[in-house]
This record gives sequence, C-alpha cells and structure tokens, in this order.
Amino acid sequence: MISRIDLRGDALPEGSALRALLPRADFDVAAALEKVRPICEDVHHRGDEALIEYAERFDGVRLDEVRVPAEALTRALEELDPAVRAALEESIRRARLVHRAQRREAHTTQVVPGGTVKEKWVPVERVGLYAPGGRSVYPSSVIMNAVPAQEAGVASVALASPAQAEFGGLPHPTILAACALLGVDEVYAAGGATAVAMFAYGTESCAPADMVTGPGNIWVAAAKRYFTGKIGIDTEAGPTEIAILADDTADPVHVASDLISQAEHDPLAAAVLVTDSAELADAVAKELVPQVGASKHVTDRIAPALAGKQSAIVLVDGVEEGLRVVDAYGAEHLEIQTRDAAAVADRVRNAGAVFVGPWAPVSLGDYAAGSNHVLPTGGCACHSSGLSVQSFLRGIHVVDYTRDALAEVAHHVVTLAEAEDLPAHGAAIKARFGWKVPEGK
Ligand code: HSO
Ligand code: ZN
Repeated sequence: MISRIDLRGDALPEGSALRALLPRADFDVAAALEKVRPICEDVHHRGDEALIEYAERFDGVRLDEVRVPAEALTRALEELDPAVRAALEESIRRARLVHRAQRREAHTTQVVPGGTVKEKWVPVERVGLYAPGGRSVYPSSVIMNAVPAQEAGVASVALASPAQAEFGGLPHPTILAACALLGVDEVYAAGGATAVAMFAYGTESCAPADMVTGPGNIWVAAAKRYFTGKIGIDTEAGPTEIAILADDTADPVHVASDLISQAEHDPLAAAVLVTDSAELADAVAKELVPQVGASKHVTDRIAPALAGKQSAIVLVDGVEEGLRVVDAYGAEHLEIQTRDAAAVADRVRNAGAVFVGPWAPVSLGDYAAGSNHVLPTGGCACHSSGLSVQSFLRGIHVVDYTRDALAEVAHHVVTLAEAEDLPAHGAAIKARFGWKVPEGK
C-alpha cells in the first residue's frame, strides 16, 4: 500500500542529494502552460462571450451571464445547513484573529538627522480569488483566501468558481454561502484557466484584478504561471502534502488517519511518514489497511495517493536525522509527533505549516485552527510562505532628506555614480549644489 525508503545506517547526504532520495509527485505545469495559453488569449479577445462558451464546453451549462446575482448569494446563505453555517462562522472568527495580528504598521528609520526612510504598507487594490469546483468544493478555502485579503485592507475582493450544471449554472451553493458570510458580494461563475484570465485581463462584466490567489488544479497553476509578471499570484498550488516526523511515542492510529486525511484530496497527494521507529513504521503500515478500507474516497484518491511514488514511510536513525529529512523535503504540512514535540518543531526550518504534538492534526489547520491552509507545495516551502496578510500588501519606501542630509552623503553618491559610469546620476546631485560636490563630513 505504501512504499518504504530506508535511510538508516549511512550518513545522510546533504541538501539536494538528500532531497533527490525523497518521494515527490510529477506536476508538470510547464506542459499545461502550452494548453492554457490559447484559452487565456481567447478570454482576452472575446471576454464574456468566451467565458460563456468555455463554461458550456467544460462545465456543461449555458450561462446567461457570468456575474452571480446578489439574490443567489442571499438564497444560498438562507438555505445553508445551520451546523455548516456555525462551523464556517467559527472558522472565519478564528482566521480573523490570527490574520488581524499580521497587519503591519508603517515604520520610519532616521538614517541621519534630517534623512529618513519610511516603509509604509499599502494593500493591493483589487484581488480575484479562485475557488475550485468539481471534486474540490471547499468553502474553507474561500475563507483562507478572503480573510487575509480583507484583513490586509484590500478594497475590492471578487471571487470566481466554476458554473455547476446541477445548480443552474451558479457556482456551488456552499461556496456562495461562504462568500455571503464573508461579505464577498462580487462573484463570477467561471472556472480554471478562464477564471484566472478573466481576472488578469478583465472582461465586460469583470474589472481586471491586480492579483489572483486561490487553489486549483494544474490548469489554474498553469494560468497563474502564464500571468506571472503581469499580475500578482500566490504560490502555485500543487497536490497536497503531509509529512509526519514521529518517534516511538506516536500513536499509529493517529499517524495513519492523518496520512489518509490528506491523501483524500487527490490521487497525486503525498503522504510521507519519517520515523526512527521500525515498530511505529510497521504499526502504521498495518493500521493503514483497515482505515483506508473504511474510508469513502478509497479507489479514486486515497489508495492511489498512498501507493504513488510521492508517498512513503522513510526510516531514519534518529529524530535528528528525521529533522534533516523533513527540512530537505519542505512539506506543505508537517506534523511533529515526537517526545518534546514543541522543541523539535522549533528547529524545523522548511515547512508550509507545522503542527505540534498529538492534538494538532492537519485537519484542524484545514478548517479551524485560525492558521491559513493555503501553503506552499512541491518543496516551495524552502523559499515561500503560505498565504497571509503580507501576501496582499506592498511595502513602499518613502525617502525624505533635507538639504543638509543630502549634502552630507553627496560625495559618496557621486563617487558611486562615477564608478558605475553613470555621470548623469552624479549630476542630479551636483545640480542641487551649484554643480559642485559638497564636502562630506
Ligand atoms: N488540505 C488542503 C486544504 C483543505 N482541506 C481544504 C480541506 N479542505 C490544502 O492545504
Ligand atoms: Zn485538507
């Protein structure tokens, strides 16, 4: 059901050599890029008409308009199961607590008397959020995208999600209800690459956005890559990953259920257990069998995800070596189920989010820890962070110098300009002082 990689005995290799020993799914965004290019350009040139045609082709439903009417949002909220509503509200409340604390204050540094650099934080003006449809109807992801954007102060937040034939061409009602709870009232029925193109270029009914975020399949990732440089994007989301660093104190029942929980997302999802306990490895492998058998999405997702080359049980000599392995892997989600889990978690350098000890499973973070669940995958945790208020802010340096403060450093600026053979740069300084370089202090 799940393969094993035995890294015990020999010293572990360093960096990329170690990473090469670890399992990972193929997720070839570059190949998909070629296919999404004509679709994005079609949306560019034909706007809403193209969106309506693609909804008919990909989602099997003919739309009158792509913008979702306000009444549909109100109705979706009225018809929402009260238990789901209460859970979404609690999830929103907790996410707001955590993300509000991420707001940034302007900070001014006095470099010299009369010379300051202020860093001010300005939200992106308009953001397009994407929520997938099909097998991944995740109102929780609407929360994880909308809350940081709103807490950052983004003035205009719109959302797109695929048209669903069974709901008369509207996006899924739970997505609409989540939008209503969040106060996102500008919603479009558009899916995949076409939705990203709609936000990037704008159409008759949708104004262009400065940034697009949100999870999606390979087509969404490819479209985001296509627009990189034109608009802002969050990190390209690949298939979900869970890594668990565990020792002999971990409960194999919990470890197995947590591995399965993320395998449930996708046949390409990765579930990786790193342990120094051969007993735990055996117990987890054994425990997976009945738990997988009892789960709902066995054949289409869980079994292929666990059996895929991206998933494995990795045996290491100790927790120390285990830490090196999980750092080399850079998981989207990393659980620490060891003795002194908090101390071990403190030493982790590469992970999208870390879950400490037996009572913080990834499922908690997916829905209601307050943390964000839009996290870097595919090893991108080595250089990127999950979605946060910061993702929607731009830091702008505001430079303010007096005459004396400029005079003090003018000779250095002129010297560097000459060293770079850019005398006009120096001249811009000299012009202010009668074409002479003031004597520095
Ligand atoms: N684990 C997914 C997010 C999610 N889980 C949504 C449930 N719903 C990626 O972090
Ligand atoms: Zn999940």
